[in-house]
Amino acid sequence: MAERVPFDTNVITLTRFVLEEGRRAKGTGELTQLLNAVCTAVKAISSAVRKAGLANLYGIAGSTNVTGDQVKKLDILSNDLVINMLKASYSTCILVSEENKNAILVENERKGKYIVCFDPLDGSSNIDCLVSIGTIFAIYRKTSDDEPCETDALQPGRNLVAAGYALYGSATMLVLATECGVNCFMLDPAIGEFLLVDQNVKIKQKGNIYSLNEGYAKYFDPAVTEYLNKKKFPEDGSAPYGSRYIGSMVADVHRTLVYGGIFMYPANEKSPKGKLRLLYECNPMAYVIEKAGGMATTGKEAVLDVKPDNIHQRVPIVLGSPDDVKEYKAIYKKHFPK
Ligand code: AMP
Ligand code: P6P
Repeated sequence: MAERVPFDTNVITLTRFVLEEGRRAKGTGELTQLLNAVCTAVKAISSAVRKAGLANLYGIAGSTNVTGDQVKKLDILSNDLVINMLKASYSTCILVSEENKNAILVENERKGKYIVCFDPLDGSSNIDCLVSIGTIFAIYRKTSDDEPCETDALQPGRNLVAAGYALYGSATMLVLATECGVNCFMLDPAIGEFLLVDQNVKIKQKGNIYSLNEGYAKYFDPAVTEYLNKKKFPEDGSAPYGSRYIGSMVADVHRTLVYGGIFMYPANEKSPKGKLRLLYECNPMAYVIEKAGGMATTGKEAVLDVKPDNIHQRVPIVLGSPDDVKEYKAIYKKHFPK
């Protein structure tokens, strides 16, 4: 009798999942094609990210990488992968990338109806110390009838059709949010497929972790300072919150989604608009967190309500468990009534 190996012969892959959601939506299949293109790009980036460390290792032994090819910076390689896969999906007309100053207009013969804003490798400055990094994407439908142009990408996050991120951590996970909710897929390198591992994910109502770079405490506005004091020295007899900060947005947001709590990159004296970008960092992450039952605010308004005025615009962001974000908003409103 052959060794019985546990094997699910009916696994839900990301490819199968988006196909089924597409059929349920009675769509033409264009968004399904787009999502599968994102999936392919992420698999290739995951492979490159995991090799990068090894390549550096080989680099130590010699002057060139393993194959002797010109080693592209990982974030440029990631950017090229996303752009090429999206263009080849015949589903996009405008691409906005953190790596490109201007929006990329897809050539006529490959044009589709979607606009994708993305950060191909967020947190890439952390790669040399092997801290988790990620890819973030946000998908809009083109709403105007005229020729595609950069302003078509300046839509509020409320218009998002789908958004998500890939996390290149101890494993590679893709988190996808659509109208139907938030679903998490783990890459199984043995078969090169993303497998559904967490379905219809919901964030905790309230957490016990706060996450921000306290190195800027000198520059924090009074609302942030008061909020943090309440977490560190609670007056209601509750236990103080734990502090976690990885400095890679995808990793910090994913931990917040899974464990609950609050992630903050607020404005401060040095960065009056905050640091994180609205179109391809804050909006997609806010969409994921809201679809998981959480909240995301600039302090003044919901992140998804902000009307962008340029494609690389920065906004302050505080997101996470609804009770935690509401507590912060109340303090913010006290200090900045209007
Ligand atoms: P399509 O005709 O494929 O571009 O889809 C039209 C609309 O149906 C999309 O803009 C979505 O709102 C919805 N839809 C289509 N496919 C999917 C999918 N795979 N997952 C979630 N929503 C989808
Ligand atoms: P700071 C990474 O460089 C990044 O863009 C985000 O991934 C991360 O949340 C943020 O910057 C960290 O910024 O100022 O805390 O180093």
